[in-house]
Amino acid sequence: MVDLSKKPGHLRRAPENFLSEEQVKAVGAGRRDFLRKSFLAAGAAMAAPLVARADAAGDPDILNLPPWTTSLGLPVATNPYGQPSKYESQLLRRESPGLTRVGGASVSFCPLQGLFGIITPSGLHFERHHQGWHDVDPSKHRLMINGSDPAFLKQPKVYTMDQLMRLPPVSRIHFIECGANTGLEWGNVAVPTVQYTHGMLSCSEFTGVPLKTLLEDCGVDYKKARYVLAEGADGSSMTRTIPMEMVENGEVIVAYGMNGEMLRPENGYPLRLVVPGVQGVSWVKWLRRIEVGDMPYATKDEAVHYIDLMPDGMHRQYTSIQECKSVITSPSGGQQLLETGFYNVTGVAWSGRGKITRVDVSFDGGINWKTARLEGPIQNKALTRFNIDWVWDGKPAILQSRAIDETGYVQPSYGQLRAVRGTKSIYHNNAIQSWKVVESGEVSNVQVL
Ligand SMILES: Nc1nc2c(c(=O)[nH]1)N[C@H]1C(S)=C(S)[C@@H](COP(=O)(O)O)O[C@H]1N2
Ligand SMILES: [Mo]
Repeated sequence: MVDLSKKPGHLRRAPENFLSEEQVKAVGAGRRDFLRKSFLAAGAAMAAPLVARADAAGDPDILNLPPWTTSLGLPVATNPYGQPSKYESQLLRRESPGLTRVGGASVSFCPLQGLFGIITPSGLHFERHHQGWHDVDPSKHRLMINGSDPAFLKQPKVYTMDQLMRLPPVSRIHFIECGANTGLEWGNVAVPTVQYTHGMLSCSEFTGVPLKTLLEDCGVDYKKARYVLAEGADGSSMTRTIPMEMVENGEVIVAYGMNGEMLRPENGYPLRLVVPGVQGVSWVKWLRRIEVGDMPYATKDEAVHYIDLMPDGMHRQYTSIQECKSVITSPSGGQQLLETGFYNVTGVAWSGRGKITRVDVSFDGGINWKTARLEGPIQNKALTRFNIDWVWDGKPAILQSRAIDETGYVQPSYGQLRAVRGTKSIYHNNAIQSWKVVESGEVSNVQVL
């Protein structure tokens, strides 16, 4: 039971940390005002013992009718493709000022600190391009399916988009996380906000045809063809090997839909591979070819990239599954608690091996843990939202979340992760994130071993 009798605390939800001083002040003031008003409204409606209710009587914003109550609204056709409110214009994908763009190679991070629930709005889905993006003409786009040996597949085929979209589709909610997400944290804690520490992460409902349906349509021989190579149509020659077991169980989707509409161009329009639980790089965008073979292909994107340098100097390869991980998205780095009192602490958890079964939260840097509320539905290989009540007493605190998945795997601390993996990796960092709150209420990124 949520105890609403506690005085509500107020949060400055700075959308990111690289705004000018004035912008930060403006956003802070706006949000403070907004939050104050919503608490007043809630108090009036529910007659709950909210402290804020006492001021409500004289609040001009409830006494005076605003223009939107006393004038005509805009007609429907003003905004034929809907846009967010102008008051939300700071919530954007952002490129990290600390990362250099090399040619078309770029990344933009998802603003996790401002999102609710588990679905990432399509316009805020993170982007990672090895060689820029294209708005591909769907009438010219083709998908070829072939075998590296004629014995692996009876009938190679080339599909048009129309042909693919006539086949029986599935729709499933899955997260996608770049293997390099949280990569900078291996070395330091210089990354200020959750947008940059964890924002190469998104979750959508994807619609498309199971790859299994297409391979069987081409007469695949599962006994001989044990691997699949996926190839993109962009200039990066993106190619990744996927083990056939992942295809045979029906999970891999040749997707054209995202959140109920066609994919956005940045995310692979008109066709991308969805490989649930596997790092983002295997989710080949602008998918143009699938080849089946009898061994891993060892392409540039898997032999040299997305591998981990282990403490013994050996490279760890083909570790594509994103292990169980979680992060508190609010309060998080760059935000500020403006007062003591009640706060809802919220975040997301996910695992490449299945469903999330539990998330524990600590407010004292991992000494004591409390189990958070998981908000349903809890889906396979999808983000899971968690919430937990917290009353901030004004003293320093360290907020952490630790997720557990259905295999029983527990998200490791930095100490546990580094004991196995050392410090030379760039990829596959799933350690527990810590946000430190100081007396002024400022929240920052710290590492706790
Ligand atoms: N064809 C192609 N597919 C690609 C890429 C690319 O550059 N080209 N980037 C990959 C990487 S590294 C990631 S993390 C995801 C990012 O998907 P998104 O841009 O939709 O978030 O796409 C993958 N698929
Ligand atoms: Mo990636």
